[in-house]
Amino acid sequence: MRTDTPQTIYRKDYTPPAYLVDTVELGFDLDPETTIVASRLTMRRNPDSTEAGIELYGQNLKLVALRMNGATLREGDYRISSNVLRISKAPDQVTLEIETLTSPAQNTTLNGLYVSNGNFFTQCEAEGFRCITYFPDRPDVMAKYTVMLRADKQKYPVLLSNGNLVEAGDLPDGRHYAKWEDPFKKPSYLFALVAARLVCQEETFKLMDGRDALLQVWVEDGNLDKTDYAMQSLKNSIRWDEERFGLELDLDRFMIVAVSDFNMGAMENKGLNIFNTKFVLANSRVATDVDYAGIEAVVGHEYFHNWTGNRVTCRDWFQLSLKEGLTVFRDQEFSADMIGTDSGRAVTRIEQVRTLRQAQFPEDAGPMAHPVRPDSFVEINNFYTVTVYEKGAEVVRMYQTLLGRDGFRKGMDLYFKRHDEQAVECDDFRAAMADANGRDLAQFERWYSQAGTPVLTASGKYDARWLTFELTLSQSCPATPGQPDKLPFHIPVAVGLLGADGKDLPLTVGGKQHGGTAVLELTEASQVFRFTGVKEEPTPSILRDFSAPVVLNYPYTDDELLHLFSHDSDPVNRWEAGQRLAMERLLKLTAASAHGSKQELDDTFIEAMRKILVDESLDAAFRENALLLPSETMVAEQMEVVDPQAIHRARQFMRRVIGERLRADLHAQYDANLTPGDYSPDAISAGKRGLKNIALAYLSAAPDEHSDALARRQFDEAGNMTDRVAALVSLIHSESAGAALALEKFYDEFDNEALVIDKWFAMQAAAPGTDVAMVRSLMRHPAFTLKNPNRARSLLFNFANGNPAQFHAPDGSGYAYWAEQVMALDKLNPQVAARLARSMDRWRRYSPALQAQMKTALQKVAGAPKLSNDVTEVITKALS
Ligand code: 0A1
Ligand code: ZN
Repeated sequence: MRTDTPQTIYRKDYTPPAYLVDTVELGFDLDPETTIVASRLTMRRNPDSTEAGIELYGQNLKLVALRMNGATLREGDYRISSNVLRISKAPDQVTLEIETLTSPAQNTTLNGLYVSNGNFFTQCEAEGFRCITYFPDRPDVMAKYTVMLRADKQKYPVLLSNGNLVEAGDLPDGRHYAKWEDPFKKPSYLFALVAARLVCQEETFKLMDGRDALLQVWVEDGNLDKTDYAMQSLKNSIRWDEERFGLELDLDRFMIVAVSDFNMGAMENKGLNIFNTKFVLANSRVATDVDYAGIEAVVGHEYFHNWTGNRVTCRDWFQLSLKEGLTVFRDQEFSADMIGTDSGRAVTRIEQVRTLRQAQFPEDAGPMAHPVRPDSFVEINNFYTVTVYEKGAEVVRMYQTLLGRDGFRKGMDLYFKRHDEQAVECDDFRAAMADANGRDLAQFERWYSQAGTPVLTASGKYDARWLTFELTLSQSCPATPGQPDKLPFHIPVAVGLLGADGKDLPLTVGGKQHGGTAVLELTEASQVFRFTGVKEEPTPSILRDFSAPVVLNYPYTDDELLHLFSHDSDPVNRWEAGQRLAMERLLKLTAASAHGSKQELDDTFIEAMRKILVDESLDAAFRENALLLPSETMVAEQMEVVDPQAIHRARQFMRRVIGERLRADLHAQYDANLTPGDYSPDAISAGKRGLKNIALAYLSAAPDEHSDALARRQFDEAGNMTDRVAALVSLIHSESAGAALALEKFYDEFDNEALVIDKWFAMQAAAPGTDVAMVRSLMRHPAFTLKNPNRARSLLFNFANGNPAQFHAPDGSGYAYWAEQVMALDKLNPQVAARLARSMDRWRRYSPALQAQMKTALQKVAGAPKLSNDVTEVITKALS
C-alpha cells in the first residue's frame, strides 16, 4: 500500500549495496495472527561501495528488537522512514539481530508471508521479503540461508524451506520444528517457506552425474490423483536441461508446492518452487489440453530458472528480462522439443506469435510501453509484462537465429563460466554471446533499450533478364513514451523464395549460397539484398519462423498470399498467409458492418480454408491453427478507430459463413478426428481434439438442429475436460436452448473442483451474450470471491479482455463496472488490481463517445482514496 507519493526509480541511479550479507539465520514462530521472525545477519562493508551506513527495507512489520554486534540499538542509533531502516554508523563487520512481528492471516496481498486455506506460504519476488523481516532486499545481495521453522504440529505437519532438511523434531505444547539449510548463495527474493497440511507424490531421479535427487510434488489432501503430469514434466525438464545445455540439478532435493491463492503462475524459489494450483493439478476429468500444455511449460520454466535466474541472477530489477526472457525462451524450446516433430515445433511457434500479437504488440503501442530492459518504474510488480517475458524471449531467440544453435550454446556456456553465483546485467549476457562467437553485437543492444514494435517494410523487384530478385528492406519504429526517436535495430530476416510450383528456389545472395532459407541481417534504416540466379519470378516468404518481433509490411496480392497459404515450406509463414487473407476480409467486413452495408465473403477465401481443412497431409494441430481467425482484439489493433461491436459482428458473420459453406467437410473432419479410448494429452491427440473442436465451433456458428445435437451429445458423452469445455462453449455461444441446463450440470458435477469452477465463470464471462448486468449477477454467486486471484481473473479479466463487444457497451456500463472492481480489488490485492487496470490501456483508440466514458472511469479510479502505487502507476500512465 502507498504510504506517500509514489516515487519513480531509475536504472541510471543504480549504486552497489553498502554492505554485503554472508549468512542469514532465520527463525519463525508461525502463527496466523502474530508470527515472530528472528533474523541474524552477518554482514560486511562492500569494498565496491562508497556509501557509509546500513540500509534495510521493511514493510508492514513491527520491530521488536534490534541488536548490532550484541548491543541493543535504540531509536537514534537507527532511523526508520518510508520503509527503510538506516543505521548510519556501523563497523566493517557486523552481526545484526532483528526481531519483528507480522500478521500472515491479515495479509490479503499474497506478497510476503500469507495464509491460504489455513496454510502458510511465502511469495518474495520481487520485494516481498521485506514484508517478512528487515533486510537489504535487493537481488545483488546474495547470502547463504539457514531457516528454523516452528509451528503447531497438528495444523501444520509439513514444514518446508529452501535447500536441505538438516534437523526436525518435536517441541513442547504440540509444536514441532524443522531446520533447513540452503547450500547456495541466493538473493532474498528466492527465499520461501511452507507450513501446511499437505501430502506429496515423490520419487528419486537419477541425474546425469549419477547422483540421486528426491523430487516431490506437494498438494492438498484429495489432489494426489492430479500430480502425475507435473511430476512427469519435472523429470522431463531435468533431463532436457542436461541434454540441451549441459545443466544439472545442483540440489539433492527439489520440491513443487501447489497453492490455490497465488498472484502469478508460479515462483522459482531455490529448491522449493511454489505454484498456482492451475499449473500443477491435472487429470483428464478436470484439465484441458491447454491446461496440460501450461503445466509442462510452467514446470519447465520454474525448473530452468534454477540456472537462469538462481545460479546467475539479476543485478537489479531493471534486468528482469535477463532471467525471464531467457527462461521463457528455454521453456518454449523445451515444449517444442517435447513434441519432437518439425511440424509440432512449428505449431508451438505459431502459438507464440499469436500471444505476441495479441498481447505484446498492443502493450508496446500503448501508454505502458517500455523497453525489454526498462529505464524506470514506480512499482516493479507492474513490470512482469509480456514485453519483459515474451518479447524478451524473442530477443534471446534472435541470438540463436543469428549465431546458430551451436553458437548459442557456446554463448550460454561462457555466460555460466563467467557469471556463476553472480548478479549481472542483460549486457553481460549479450557480451557472452558476442565473445563466445567472435561477433560484434553492439547494435543488438537496441533491442533492450528501445521500446516499440519495429515496422519492417519490404518490396521486391524481379529482373527476368539478369535473373535477379532485389529485396529492399526498410525499418522504422514508432515513438513510445519518453522515446520519440529510434535508431535502427539489428534484425535477422529469414527469407525464402517460392517458385510457381510452390517449391523453395535455391538461394544465392551476396555471392553466398543458402538452402531454402537465408537469414539476412538488416542493420541500416534501409538495405537492398540481391538474390542472383533466380530462374523465375518468385513469391517471397519473408520473416520465416517469425525471425524477429516486428510488423512486416509487404504489398502481397491475394494470389501471392493464396500461393503461400497453399505451399510455403515454412509452416509459420504458411499460417501467416492465411491470417493475412482473413484479416483483410475482417477489416472490410467490419467497415461494411459499421456502415450497415451488405456483408459478403468471397469464394476464394472459403475455398482456401476448405483446402487446409481437408488436407490430411497436414497435422491436425496446424490445420486447427490455420482455421482459427484473428481475434477481435487483433482486428482492433489494425483499426484507426476501434468499433468493438462492428468487429464482433464481422467476425461472427465470417464464422457463420465458414460454418455454412463448409458444413459437410466440417462434419467429416469432426468424425475423422475423434480420439476414442483413454485420454492422452500428447500433441497428436490434442491436435485432433483441437481440429475436431474448431469444426464443432464453426458448425455451431451456423447452427442447425444437427450441430446443436452434436454439441449436446459431445457435452454429455465427453470423456475428458477438453471436449466437455469445447461442447459447452459451443452451446453457450450459439445460444442453444440446452446451454443453461448444461451450465448447471457442469457446475453441479464440479463444484468441488475450484479450477473447473474458474472455467465455469470464465466461459460465461467471455460469452457474446453476457452483458454487464449478467457479470454483476455472477459476482453474487456464492462461489465467487474477489480474494482468490484465479477466481477474480476468471470473471473480471475474461469479461474486460475477452468480451470486447460487451465490455465496450455504448452506455459505458462496462467501464463503470471496471472502475468499481479495480478499486475494490486494490483494497485487497494491489498487484491483481493493477493487472485489471491495464484493460483500459488502449482507451485512446476508441470513438470520442467511448473515450469520454473511459476517461471518466479512469479518473474515477485515479481519484480514489489510498490507491496503491501499483494501480496509481498504471492509471497515471494511461491518462498522461
Ligand atoms: N519469477 C516468476 C514470476 C513471479 C513474479 C512475481 C510473483 O509475485 C509477485 C510471482 C511470480 C516466474 O517467472 O515464473
Ligand atoms: Zn520466470
